[in-house]
Amino acid sequence: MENLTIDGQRLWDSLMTMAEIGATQKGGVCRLALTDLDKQSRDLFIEWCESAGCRVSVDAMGNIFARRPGRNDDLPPVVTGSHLDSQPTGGKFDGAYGVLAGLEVIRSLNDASVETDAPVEVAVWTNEEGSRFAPAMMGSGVFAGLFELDDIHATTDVDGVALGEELTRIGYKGDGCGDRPVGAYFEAHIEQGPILEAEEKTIGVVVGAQGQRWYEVTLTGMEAHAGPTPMARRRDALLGASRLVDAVNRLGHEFQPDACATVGMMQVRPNSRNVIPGEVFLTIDLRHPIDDRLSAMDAALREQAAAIAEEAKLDMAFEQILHFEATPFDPDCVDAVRNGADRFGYAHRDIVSGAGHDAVYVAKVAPSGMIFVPCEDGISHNEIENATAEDLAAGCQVLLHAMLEKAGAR
Ligand code: HGY
Ligand code: MN
Ligand code: MN
Repeated sequence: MENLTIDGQRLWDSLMTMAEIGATQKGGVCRLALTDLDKQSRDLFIEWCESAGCRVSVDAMGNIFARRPGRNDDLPPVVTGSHLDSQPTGGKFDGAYGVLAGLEVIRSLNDASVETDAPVEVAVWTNEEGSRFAPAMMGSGVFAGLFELDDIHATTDVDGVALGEELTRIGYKGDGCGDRPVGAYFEAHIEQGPILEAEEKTIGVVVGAQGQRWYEVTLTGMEAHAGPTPMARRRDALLGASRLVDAVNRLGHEFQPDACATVGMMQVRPNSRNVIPGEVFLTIDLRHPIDDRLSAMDAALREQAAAIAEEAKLDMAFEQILHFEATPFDPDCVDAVRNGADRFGYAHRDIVSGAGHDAVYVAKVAPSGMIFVPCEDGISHNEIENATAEDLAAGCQVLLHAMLEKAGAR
């Protein structure tokens, strides 16, 4: 087993082929969850897995599980995977890397005719990004019992299309969700931040992920004519929203080090240049690796948002739609990743994930770990997202050995 290696070229080629699905002008991908393009990527992945001898199943959330049998099929499988859905201006590697690194592990085990003790599975989790349908990480969230299946099926996108109907439409609504054992879970992913590249480390040994809180806010004032309406009489929803955007940014700076605070989405209604905006919908994303600090950010945000609405004479609907606390990964899984990096002499460092990943929810039900590799300039959720074939191969090599450490093999 010591010398078992993956095929880095084959991994790169499969990534480039997958990236053709939803390819964008600037070299990224747009494969929003449960669109036809997401279906195409799922179909291609399943075709590849079946060609590699896997048995494929799909659950009620559209999560895909490609299983390579082990010597003892009664043992809980060692699972890897990630997601194939992307941001609207996403990159080639966010999610797809973890899925195709898992496929490369299976292909490499096949090439070497290795029989593992426990089965090995590659999972594709539905709607990790939370872009078209919010919140994020829905497939792994239902699987881990964090979300109710029916609630999530009823979630709608901005056009009012329900997630459950889209699963049916693309032919990916199976049965049951979460009632399948996982012996251990590993997810390979690009870091999506600048640390590994800056420190010239090949592998990030992910010890955990920071906590997150997502909010949806609707500010309501009064539409009125931009001309005859005196400034003192206005109830301008966009004015309030602008002050809230500034307050969120200040909150992020106030809770340094480590806090992150973002308003990523805003809809202005009626969005007409000579009408005072009557309503604004916006989203807020707060993150911190320390739960008490994230709670303090939450309290400060609520207080400041209420004050801003009152001063601008606006009504406000304020809803938290996602919250998970900082999540430590399983020490044995973290050690397995570190052992893999050491075995191949890859420069590595422990790191906390700034992004949420399906591993955060899977960690609620199974020992889990993650492997990070650098991305160029730390840029992700951007069409220019890039990574080197060498680093991607190194991460996959570590994944293979971490999985074998858990699955056992002869
Ligand atoms: O938002 C995140 O951290 C992930 O991309 N869903
Ligand atoms: Mn991702
Ligand atoms: Mn992402």
